[in-house]
Amino acid sequence: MYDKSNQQIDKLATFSDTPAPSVTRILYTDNDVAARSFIRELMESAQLTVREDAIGNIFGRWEGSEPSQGVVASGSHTDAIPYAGKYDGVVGVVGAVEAIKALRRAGFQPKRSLEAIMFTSEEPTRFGLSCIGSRVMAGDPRVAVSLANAVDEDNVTFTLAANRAGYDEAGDNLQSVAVGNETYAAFVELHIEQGPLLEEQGVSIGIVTAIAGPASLGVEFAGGGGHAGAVLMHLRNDAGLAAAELALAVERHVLESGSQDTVGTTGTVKLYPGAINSIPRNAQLGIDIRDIDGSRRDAVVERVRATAHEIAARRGVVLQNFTVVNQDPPAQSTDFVIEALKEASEELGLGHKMMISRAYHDSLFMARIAPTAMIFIPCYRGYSHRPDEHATLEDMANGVRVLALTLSKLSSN
Ligand code: HGY
Ligand code: MN
Ligand code: MN
Ligand code: MN
Repeated sequence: MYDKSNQQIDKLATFSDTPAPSVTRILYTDNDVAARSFIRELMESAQLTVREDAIGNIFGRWEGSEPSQGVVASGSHTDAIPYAGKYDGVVGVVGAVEAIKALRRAGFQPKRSLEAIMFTSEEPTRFGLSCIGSRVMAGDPRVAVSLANAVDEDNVTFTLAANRAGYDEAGDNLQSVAVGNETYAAFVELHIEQGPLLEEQGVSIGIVTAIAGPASLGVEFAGGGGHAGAVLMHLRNDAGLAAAELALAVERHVLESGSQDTVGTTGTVKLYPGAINSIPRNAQLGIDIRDIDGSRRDAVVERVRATAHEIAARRGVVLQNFTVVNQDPPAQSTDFVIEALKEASEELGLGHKMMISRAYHDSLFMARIAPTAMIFIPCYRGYSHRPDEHATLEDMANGVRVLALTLSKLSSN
């Protein structure tokens, strides 16, 4: 059975814009659309009733004997950042379908309907906004405005990209995607740890008690630019150096927080015109700051903002833009879901430990509308967002078994 999951993961990995072993699968691109049909077929072959919402969240439901009760769901994402691996998110989508198939094979009959979910995108790659599918489902107050103004680097709008992928109502029917607090009775996401602890400690299952809150910043400096040879140093206002200083300041302010739970990354820096013999006259930075403690993270964001202004003034460049794209609160898992995961791990004789997630996931938003928790399985040296990301068949099988048993517990009462 699990060998088949591996085949499914390998097949999904072929829907990629970059050569194996890397996987690049960006929201609403051809390979993303191909992966969507594969997931729909997987759900249909598991005899699930499949539906998609206006922006492409895909739901496969097994109706329970009491269908009016809150649904118990499990799922994750299949989109992948450039040159990533093939397990991030995918394990949680394929695993949710596998877990439901295993329950059906075992003759289980759920009271509450069970649902496998593929969220339309979790990575921020194309439009700079993470967890679009679960964020809209959770009714995030700012998401409609963010998406209405979202364009990718080819200036294609979110709505047009969605329409081209077959989601005609993405532009004017966003509100139909939001689900209230009563829809789901519980949500569980299976995911690789994307960290080294489980493998290092030889523990099979991680039970996630909290998810760190991410903040994303877009910053732009503008300077005079000019000829790299002709303009003397004291006459320059170099936007590239302002950006370099700010990237180092992000690191400094994060380290000043005094907690290892505060992390910060300047993941993208774009210099214009990008010629070796031209002084950068424009620099754009993408900054990611996270912490399990939301107010500690927000204090770092404000320090970075103040330093950006100070650098601009001192270097005679213009701080053209300082945008907080998202500043999401951390999420706490719900006790009864954690308990169910603990019981299932014990009944299966699998070593398990409580832990936080430093990566964000769709569970960060599902926790706003449903009692939520996550299952982590080990991954090779904790590697993720890299082509050598890897999870063993045994670890994935353990994750699916814990998921199946937990879903049976949660959908029986
Ligand atoms: O960045 C994250 O935490 C997620 O894996 N996209
Ligand atoms: Mn990821
Ligand atoms: Mn993920
Ligand atoms: Mn994630």
